[in-house]
Amino acid sequence: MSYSTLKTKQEGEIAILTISRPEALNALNSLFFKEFNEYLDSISNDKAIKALIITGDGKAFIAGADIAEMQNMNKKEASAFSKTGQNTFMRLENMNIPVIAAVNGYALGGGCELALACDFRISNNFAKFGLPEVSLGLIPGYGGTQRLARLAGLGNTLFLQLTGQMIDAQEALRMGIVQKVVDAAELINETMKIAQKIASQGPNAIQTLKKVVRKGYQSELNIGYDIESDEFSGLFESDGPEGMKAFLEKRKPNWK
Ligand code: DAK
Repeated sequence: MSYSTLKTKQEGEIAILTISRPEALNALNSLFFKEFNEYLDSISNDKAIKALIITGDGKAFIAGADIAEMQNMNKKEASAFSKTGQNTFMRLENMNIPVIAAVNGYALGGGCELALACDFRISNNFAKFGLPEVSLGLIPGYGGTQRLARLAGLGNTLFLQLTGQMIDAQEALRMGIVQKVVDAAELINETMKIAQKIASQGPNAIQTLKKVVRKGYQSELNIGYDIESDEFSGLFESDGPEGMKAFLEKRKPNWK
């Protein structure tokens, strides 16, 4: 399928999605949301894909929601635009496969929020992060007020969102927003290596792990332990036997 706002690629078991509206620094408009959902539909049932990398075309990852499109919205339209974004990012967060943001430049506003909805973020050393919505008289509308606080804590979230100030990749690393910073030329290679490492593990274990961590994080600790225990034992009827047998036989597992 071909898209106007996305470039798609698959290398082995890894899907790479490039958000591509470089003339507007990849700002997120309604067409993007439509195409992005179609793309997620297309890969959701593809068992051959073990991880998804999302990056941006040109000097930006994503410079935010499309301000030109948003400026004429009334309250009702803004609410629908916000809901579409929230639902899309929730769907992204809950994908079965791990999703990695390879942040290649500006990740601002809705772009930062998209990166926050990924499982983790690798960034190049030029990337800039920020939630400057207050400078437009808005607040983040795609879950950023909630996700950032859970990821980076209340102080960092309020500092970034009340000032609207941009931070560089090293500062984002210090706050825990980014998990690794690499040279710009190595961003996709390094992110691919991480994705391939994930793809080499037990596929059911990977999906289960993502589900357990995310579900448990939204639950009380005791419930989280129960979820972990249930799902752990379930793996004894899927990847576990082959993984343990392969270890004892000193060979690579042959995952089904
Ligand atoms: N939207 C639309 N166009 C954008 C854009 C954006 N977010 N960011 C950049 N562009 C466009 C510029 O207008 C320019 O277009 P032309 O003038 O060439 O036609 C082109 O991209 C190149 O940008 P610049 O010329 O500005 O490039 P510079 O390198 O000089 O500056 C910059 C780069 C990233 C510092 C600057 O472009 C910038 O400040 N951009 C805006 C960043 C920003 O404020 N992002 C937050 C957007 S607000 C909600 C739902 C969602 C949201 C909020 C509420 N609800 C409904 C409640 C989300 C809000 C946002 O994300």
